[in-house]
Amino acid sequence: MTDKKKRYSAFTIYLLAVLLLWIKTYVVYKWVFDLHSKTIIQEIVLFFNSLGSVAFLLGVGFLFTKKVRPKVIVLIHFLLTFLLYGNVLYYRFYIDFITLPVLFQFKNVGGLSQSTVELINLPDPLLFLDVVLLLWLIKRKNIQHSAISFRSKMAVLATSLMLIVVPLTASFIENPGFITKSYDRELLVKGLGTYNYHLYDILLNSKASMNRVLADGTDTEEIDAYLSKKDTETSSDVKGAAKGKNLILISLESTQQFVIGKEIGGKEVTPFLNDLIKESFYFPNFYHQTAQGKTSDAEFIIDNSLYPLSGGSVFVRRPDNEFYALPEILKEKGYYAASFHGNDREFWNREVMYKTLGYDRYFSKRDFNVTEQNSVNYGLKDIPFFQQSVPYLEELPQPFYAKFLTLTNHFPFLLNDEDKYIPEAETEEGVVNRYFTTVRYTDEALKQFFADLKEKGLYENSIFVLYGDHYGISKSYSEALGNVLNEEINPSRHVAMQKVPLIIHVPGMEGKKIDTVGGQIDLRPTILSLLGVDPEYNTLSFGTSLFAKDREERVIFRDGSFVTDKYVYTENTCYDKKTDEKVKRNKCTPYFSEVQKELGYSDKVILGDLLRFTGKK
Ligand code: GP9
Ligand code: MN
Repeated sequence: MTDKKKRYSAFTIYLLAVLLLWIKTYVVYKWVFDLHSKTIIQEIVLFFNSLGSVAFLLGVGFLFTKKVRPKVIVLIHFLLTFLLYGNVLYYRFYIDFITLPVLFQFKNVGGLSQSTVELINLPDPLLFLDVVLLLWLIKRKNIQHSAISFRSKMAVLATSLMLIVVPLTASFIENPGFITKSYDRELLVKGLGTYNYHLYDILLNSKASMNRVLADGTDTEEIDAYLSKKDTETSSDVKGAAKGKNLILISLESTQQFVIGKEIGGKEVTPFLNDLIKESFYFPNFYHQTAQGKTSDAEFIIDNSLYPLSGGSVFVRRPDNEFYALPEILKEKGYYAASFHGNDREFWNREVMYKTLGYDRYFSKRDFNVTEQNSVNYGLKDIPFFQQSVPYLEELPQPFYAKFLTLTNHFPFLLNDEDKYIPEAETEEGVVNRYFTTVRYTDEALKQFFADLKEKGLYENSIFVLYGDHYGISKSYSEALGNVLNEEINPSRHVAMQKVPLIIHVPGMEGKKIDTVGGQIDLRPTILSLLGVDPEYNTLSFGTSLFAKDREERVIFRDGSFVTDKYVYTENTCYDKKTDEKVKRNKCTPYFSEVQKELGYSDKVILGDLLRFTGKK
């Protein structure tokens, strides 16, 4: 009798922990992840899909000795809650789930920062309330530590596995292909449950590390055949127009295209850029293509004309690969390559990756005079950043490729009062309101930078490429953004929000608006075209010059959505690009296989480290 009572106590903690975590996970699915189902079966799967894994993972506690068992169960419960909460914070901004590489790059992105603090909500500690309850229960004296028979352990294991297998089978019946769409993480979480999704993600990543070992020279043949059909460069009429000039590339942190020409409180958000555009090539249909690697993804795409990886940053995951990047291609023509950025050199693993990509010098935080007064948010403010960069730039051997990464316009968009040139917008979201004011600050920094370069005589013999690295206002803030822009942001419009400015300024050349639909992947061939540079080796790259007349107008995003000159495909739906209305799916289907092929080939190049086979030494 006493024995039975003791056993009951041990299971009580376990069962309670399972129940609490399972229900809590479902509540988070609904209230934070906003997961909806199309059919009753899908909803039932969603409700039960974490139960089995929770029962299984907490059941690991039974492998420990009876003394520590309740503590281990509570510890596992806490760790899983912590993982869930990590996803909550990540989801609040990115509308996406954590992948294994994201966890590994944590140390490369400065760990916890003000950006994270902004994402924490007041009721969040409630998520940990059940951990406290369980802790209190196991501290109580009447909890008995008793042995648990082998049979009982087997029963826990069998029940857990059954609870995993049944919803999983239902998922496969409902949507057999979901497991192959590793880039559609919402689909995976819906089908597998959040904890199984993480296990699956670990599996996928270990498989990805094997790709390099298994790849050989023949893997490039199929990709070469595909790429040879894409070459449209010969039709450009600006080819070589800026031959031998310095290249100054400026990454505009979090700058989306809708700020161009926009006014807040009757004041222009980007007065300098608005003027510059009149004397530049301007591409109003240019999109960012970044994924979880943010700024580093933009840098990677532009320097390599390859897609980023679906999970994590290539800068962090593949710094030891062989690449044939823009700095190297230009160095073959006598250029010197440097990058300037007022943040720590370890951030996004730049110090290591820049060497791999062929940069000669990285001017990072330690090269600048960074004080409390001249910093905000992530670091050195853009105005002193550019000011302090100019003397370094003057010293560089010419011609040079100099990349500048601005920083001030970074989530959560903080600014000192003296740097606010325009009032904030007025919506219910502080993030959206502040955004326009920080963009305006960066615009001022650019104005001063150009003036400085003119004074130092560096302007005339340089060309300038300014691009937005990725969105600043995520989907989570669509409603407030829609209020400022006076529109309702449906999925098709959300894709339109992924447009970022692209301004190519060649002193002495007239301004021209070029409407072609393109993305960051096309920037390298565009730049090389202007500079009249042909790479000496096989580049295994996917972009086409935006100046080419007969180029195919199309942008592919990392999650498999895409935009053509006529259509937008996103969230499994085809839209007319002009009207943003849904159209028949068959308008978009002709592109499906090419989109998947291109993303797949790019992944192959990166994960298989295929550039080591292309002849460049
Ligand atoms: C930090 C800068 C900003 O160095 O690249 O990072 P982000 O979060 O935009 O990738
Ligand atoms: Mn960025």
